[in-house]
Amino acid sequence: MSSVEQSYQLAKQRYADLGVDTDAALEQLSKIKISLQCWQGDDVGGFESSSGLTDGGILATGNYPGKAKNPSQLRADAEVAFRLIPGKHRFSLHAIYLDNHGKKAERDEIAPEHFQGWIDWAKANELGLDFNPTYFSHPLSADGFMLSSAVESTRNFWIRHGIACRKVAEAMGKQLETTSVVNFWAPDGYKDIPVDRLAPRQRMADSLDKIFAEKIDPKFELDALESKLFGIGSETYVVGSHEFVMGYAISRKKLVCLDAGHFHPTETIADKLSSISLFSEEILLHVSRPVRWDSDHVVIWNDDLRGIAEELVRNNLLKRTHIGLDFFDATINRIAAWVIGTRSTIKALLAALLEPLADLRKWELEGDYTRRLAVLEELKTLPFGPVWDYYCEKNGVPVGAAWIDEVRKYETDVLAKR
Ligand code: RNT
Ligand code: ZN
Repeated sequence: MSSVEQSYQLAKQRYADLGVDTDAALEQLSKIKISLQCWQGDDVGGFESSSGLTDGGILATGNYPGKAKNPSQLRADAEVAFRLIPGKHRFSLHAIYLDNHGKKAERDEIAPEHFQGWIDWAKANELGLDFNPTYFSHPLSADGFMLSSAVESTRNFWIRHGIACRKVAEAMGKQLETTSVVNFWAPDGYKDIPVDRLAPRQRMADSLDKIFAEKIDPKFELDALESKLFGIGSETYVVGSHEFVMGYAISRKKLVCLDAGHFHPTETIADKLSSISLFSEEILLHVSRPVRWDSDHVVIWNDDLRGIAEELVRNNLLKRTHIGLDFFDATINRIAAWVIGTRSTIKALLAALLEPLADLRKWELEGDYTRRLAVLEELKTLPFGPVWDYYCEKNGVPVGAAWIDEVRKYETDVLAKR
């Protein structure tokens, strides 16, 4: 028996003393898929042009060497990350990550063929794919209005983009036999105080209705909408605010996407899940880490992440929630960023699965808040590490910090030569 397994057996007993079955928790954990965001691999640049991220109010800072410059480099980098993360997962693409084979395809012309390379790769690596229309970094996004633009031709262009993206995702879903979730995030908004807050919202709702006019089998494709409080350049007014998105998504039976960085700084998305779950069949998450603002830092296992994982487990929402990551940091090795963020997310889910839930619920109902608080605190020092290490070993990925050496080797052998 390896030392990892020996430690696990002791830890298992400690949890069993509280009535928690660690084997069952690990079994459940192995079924949870995380969708890794392609855009961490190249600072949200994409492969459409060499200009990279130009607008939309989001920002990747840092210039760590070796970023992926084309689809095959990005795939190779992602493969390294996937080898260091326990379990089988998903990859989320943005429209600008197309493979145009040297022939320019406008945003409203993208088609499944531009993503066939990704689909084949996903199939070979047993990954699911998710998708995102790209409503930024384009001449027709430069004035900050797209789906809500007052210019009809601009609106129509972006409507056609949305429709094209749904078709791409449908093809992905069909070929990979797993639903592809399309997340609509549009940064439309005003820097300064608008006079008319209503008309842009009416136009956006109308544009979205046109995009979703065609029914697509939810077995292959699902649509989600992501709200936002503010962005750089849209500090005063964002068309797709929380109320707009909640109202639209629930009335049209679309998914609400909650991004951890898109609310007031003291507001966490964990508390929103139970409410939304009452009115919406499924939910999409953008797990991120806002530091003082929507900064998209690499996700770490902090209280916010714990809170999200606990709500998913405690409310039995894992089957109805698509967990996507959304951070982009160019100050550290980009592959390591994926690994840190994803491993942290899985850790948080495991910790949530290791709670003696039935007892905690019982004490709460009986009004024994003393025991509830005491046990929640004691749980924090149970031997979680050995359970996590065992899960990594069982899944054939490095235990503990050993994965860093693999990233470093790839950095020397591959990234440094780019
Ligand atoms: C931006 C949103 C959005 C993007 C990605 C790249 O504030 O969070 O989800 O991060 O689409
Ligand atoms: Zn997001």
